[in-house]
Amino acid sequence: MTDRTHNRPTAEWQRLDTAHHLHPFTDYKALAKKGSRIITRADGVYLWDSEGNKILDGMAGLWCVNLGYGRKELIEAGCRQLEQLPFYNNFFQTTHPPAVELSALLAEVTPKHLNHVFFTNSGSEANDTMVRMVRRYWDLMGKPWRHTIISRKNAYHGSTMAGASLGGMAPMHAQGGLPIPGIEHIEQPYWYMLGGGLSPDEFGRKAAGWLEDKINQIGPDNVAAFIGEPIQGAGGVIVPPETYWPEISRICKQYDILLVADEVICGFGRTGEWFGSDYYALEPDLMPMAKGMSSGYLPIGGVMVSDRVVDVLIDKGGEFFHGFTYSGHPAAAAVAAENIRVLRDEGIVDRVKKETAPYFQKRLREIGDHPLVDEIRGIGLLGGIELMGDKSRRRGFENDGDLGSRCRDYCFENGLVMRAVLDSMILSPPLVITKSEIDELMEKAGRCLDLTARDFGLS
Ligand code: PXG
Repeated sequence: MTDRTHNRPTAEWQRLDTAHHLHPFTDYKALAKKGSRIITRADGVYLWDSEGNKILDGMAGLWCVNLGYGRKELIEAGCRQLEQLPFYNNFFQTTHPPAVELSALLAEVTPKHLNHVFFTNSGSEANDTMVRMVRRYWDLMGKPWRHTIISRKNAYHGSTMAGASLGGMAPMHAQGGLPIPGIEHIEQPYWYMLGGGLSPDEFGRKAAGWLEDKINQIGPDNVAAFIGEPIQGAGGVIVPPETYWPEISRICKQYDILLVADEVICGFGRTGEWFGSDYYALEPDLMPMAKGMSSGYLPIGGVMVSDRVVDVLIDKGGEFFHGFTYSGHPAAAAVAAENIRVLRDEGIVDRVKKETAPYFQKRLREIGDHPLVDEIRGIGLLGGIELMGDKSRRRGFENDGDLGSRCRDYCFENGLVMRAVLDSMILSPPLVITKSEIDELMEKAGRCLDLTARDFGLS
């Protein structure tokens, strides 16, 4: 019989897990040897595992639990909706109050030219939806050959066929014959790895120029859209130089190419603005989003669509043959709407901007003095710590990761979740983190850097 109290010894969870559960992005043989860590409960910015260890969650789950764990308003909104109407769909000319309310709230908090949303259940589905919608737009505009979408290497846009194709992760492309046709990649604006002797500003202009080169290579009239995360998350919190986005915006406008800002990580307050697009003053034509939309309490995502694109979809008419059973699921929509109300009514985004993000960034930069650290990156409550034993090797670390994985393991042992992307350590804590919790986070991070440096003879 199912154990509804979730009360089993760790070893038993691990045995069942190995026997029956295929985890995402996991080497199954390696995990079977080690056994999973079992997270059993959470509150605020803390997690507890099945051994009773308390862990500070420096990643907000997976960049998503923006309001922190245990918010009663969200839990109650979900429960109320499950009682009243646990499911109905948005197909066949029907809808329900939570989907409508959430649509209106999203139109309120997103940039002003974005007034319509297409609901999905995840960021990957949002990006698949975006690809179909962008191509449909150009079909309706009488230019079906305008088909190619340009993305960037080391981008992450999800794990579905289109999401993984848009992403620029070579190991993902190597599995399953990706990318799908009509997707091209340019280099990323990663000054630390690719900037050479250029200043960040010079490099930002050069990196944007790679888009123009690619457009001319494909032929401007064949390019449908350009997609980018305002700040690359899973790629290692890569903050582009200040000159990058203005130049990208200019190029998209000049060649009449749709601009897609993937806000799955940057959205809903992460940068101290509501969206990364607000931070960089971007005017995206489409904006895929997910994660922080419901603070991860229930799965929901969507694509915000600009008036320019919506007008064509409506005016030129015809059915858009696309949708998911759970597009705008009532309980997920009710939780997301409550999440947005709490973010708005408690002024949480503003508090991130004025108080916690400046403090987090200041404390993060103090870690920059550590002998193991070469570069600190970050905006809002996003942080990246580039580890390096020898600063002269700035360009050569792409395939390493030993320092990063050792440091990540020390973090877990010492009660902190910090993610490693090769040799970059990544932070993205809940937006409700307090200054004293930031102090605790940084002290733990510093201790784990010390332990890692000692192991590699770098202290
Ligand atoms: N776009 C971006 C920018 C993302 O970061 C997705 C789309 C896909 O969302 P879904 O909901 O389909 O996962 C993401 C997801 C990591 C990690 O290890 C990052 C993501 C997902 C899983 C792991 O950093 N980002």
